[in-house]
Amino acid sequence: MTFTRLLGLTAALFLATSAAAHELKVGTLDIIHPNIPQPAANAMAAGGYLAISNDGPAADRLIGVRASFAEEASIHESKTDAEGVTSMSPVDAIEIPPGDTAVLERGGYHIMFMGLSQPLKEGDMVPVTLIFEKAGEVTVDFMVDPANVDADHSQHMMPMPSEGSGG
Ligand SMILES: [Cu+2]
Repeated sequence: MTFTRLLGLTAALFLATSAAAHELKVGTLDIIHPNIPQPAANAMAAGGYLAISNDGPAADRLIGVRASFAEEASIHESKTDAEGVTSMSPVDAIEIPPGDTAVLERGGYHIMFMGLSQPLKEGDMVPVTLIFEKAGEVTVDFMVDPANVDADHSQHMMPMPSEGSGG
């Protein structure tokens, strides 16, 4: 059993350090696989996702974002109401409690890049500066991941009526 578990751990470590899931440490924070699903070719906006885990004894907060490839970068939160309508609004900060992981993912917190000044293509690595209250500023490469057709973040800028969602 122990050996099997060890193999599992080794596999997990290998995956975590492979190119498909890069990681970076800043102070007590681990920045895990920062990524941007490839936006549509003419999209004005893109969403950024990552996980931030905190090994330290004190909470930190993500308080800002900068990116040279976008006119504006901000922290957003998506919420879906009872009717299934999703809306987004800016938030001041994302808390990263000690011993915990803050996850920025679809349908929740994310980074919003608005006014894209260059095309973002799958496989690209683009630098983004994350600003933490305690850990300070750190620039990490966000990997442009395959487009996600389920929920293209570019819809944020151009809300479209859904064309029926029958199943
Ligand atoms: Cu957004």
